[in-house]
Amino acid sequence: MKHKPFFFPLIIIIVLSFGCSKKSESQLFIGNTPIDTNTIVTGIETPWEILWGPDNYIWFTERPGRVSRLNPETGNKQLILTIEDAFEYGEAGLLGMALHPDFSSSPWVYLVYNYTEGSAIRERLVRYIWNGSVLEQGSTLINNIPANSFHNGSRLVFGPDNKLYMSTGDAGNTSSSQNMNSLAGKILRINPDGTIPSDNPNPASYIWAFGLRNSQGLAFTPQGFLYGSEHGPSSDDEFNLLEANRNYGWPSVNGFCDLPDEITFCQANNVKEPLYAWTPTLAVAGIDYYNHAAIPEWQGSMLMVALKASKMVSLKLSADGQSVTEVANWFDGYWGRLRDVCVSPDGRVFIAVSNRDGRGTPRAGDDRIVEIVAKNTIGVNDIVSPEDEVKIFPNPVTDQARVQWASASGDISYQILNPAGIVSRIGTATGPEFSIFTRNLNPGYYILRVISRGQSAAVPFMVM
Ligand SMILES: [Ca+2]
Ligand SMILES: [Ca+2]
Repeated sequence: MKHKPFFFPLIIIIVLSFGCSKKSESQLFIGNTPIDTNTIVTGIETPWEILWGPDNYIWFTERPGRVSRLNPETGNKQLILTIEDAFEYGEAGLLGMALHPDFSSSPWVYLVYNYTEGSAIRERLVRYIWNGSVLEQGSTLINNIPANSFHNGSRLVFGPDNKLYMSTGDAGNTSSSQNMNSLAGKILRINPDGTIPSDNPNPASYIWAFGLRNSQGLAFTPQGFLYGSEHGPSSDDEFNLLEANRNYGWPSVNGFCDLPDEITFCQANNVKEPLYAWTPTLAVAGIDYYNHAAIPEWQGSMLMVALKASKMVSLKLSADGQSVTEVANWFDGYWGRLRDVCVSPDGRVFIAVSNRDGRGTPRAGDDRIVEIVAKNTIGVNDIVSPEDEVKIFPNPVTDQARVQWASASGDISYQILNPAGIVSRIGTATGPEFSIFTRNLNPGYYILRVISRGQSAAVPFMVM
């Protein structure tokens, strides 16, 4: 039988990914770092913002209007607010969230959501007080921001200057982005009490940066630089270094200033070009900065997740923060559409999966929040036999494979875990050699875990 043309490259991928997997059940490596992926919570609906709170809980919004607190160690979640008038339609609904940086003395939670006024869709910024069990005493800080069923932004993030930064989309009216009388298509800078900071570029306006189309990712680095992801139109998704009073070009400029009309506009308007741009577009969404030794390959990188492209991108920043020196792609298609990412102080990465947002194909258990954690130790539940003890062939598997576990004694139970660490299939066998069936499993990496009389072993394999 002739090999299919793509057969050989897949084998290479397996060797690269699992060549060092002898003492690990890890499904994946980030460079040389073995990692585990775990699902923290399932059955949620279009999680939009996830952030690591000062209480070591993950705080998250769901687009229909819910705010919850999630214990990342147990997966227990607690609903702390439902915004009844949040208007979820298309890309609209409850979006970004930020906690005041001095949360113990100012337990304020900022939220941005869409609502309707007559037949018009609008956006507002609100602030609630955390009383230790729920969010209460909501008050509106900015009302009547232009919005639509699409292109509403909106991320919220506090800067080291204790000001709140908010992205807004062009709301489908592209001319708004260059219109300094409109709050659409901008980065706004806001005092914690909702007033305009006196040191804004225009002390009478919230506008801090402009010429943006639809930014759904904002993050500061410890250096104090603000970065943003930006949805391009049919081309040129962008990663921007955002600066006060700068013009980011939309709608006259897509990505870099590299077409004759763009060059003219950029020179006349002091346009700040992106640090990086993607064509075809990925549908870039949440970003967060990774600076932990747990996954050294990501240290000093902005992590950015993508919806349409269903992957995470790491963007290594130069020492001065002014450029991107390295770009790499991760988890391509493993979970589906990815909406947001946050990093814990101990170097774990959490991702909000968004397959229920109307543009995805939900998988069992969606939507979910998943964890990426460096695997430094092997726990008592992760006893792994030498890798040559469990054999699976052929590998990659198409429909069916034979498994041999030489040292098995007695009945065997087995699990097939998908890349998210979810058990996709279970079965039993009565002897050391048996068959597994992989029909209806999506192509990708899996782990076969076999268990017999308190012993377990695991072997990675691939389904084509
Ligand atoms: Ca731009
Ligand atoms: Ca261009």
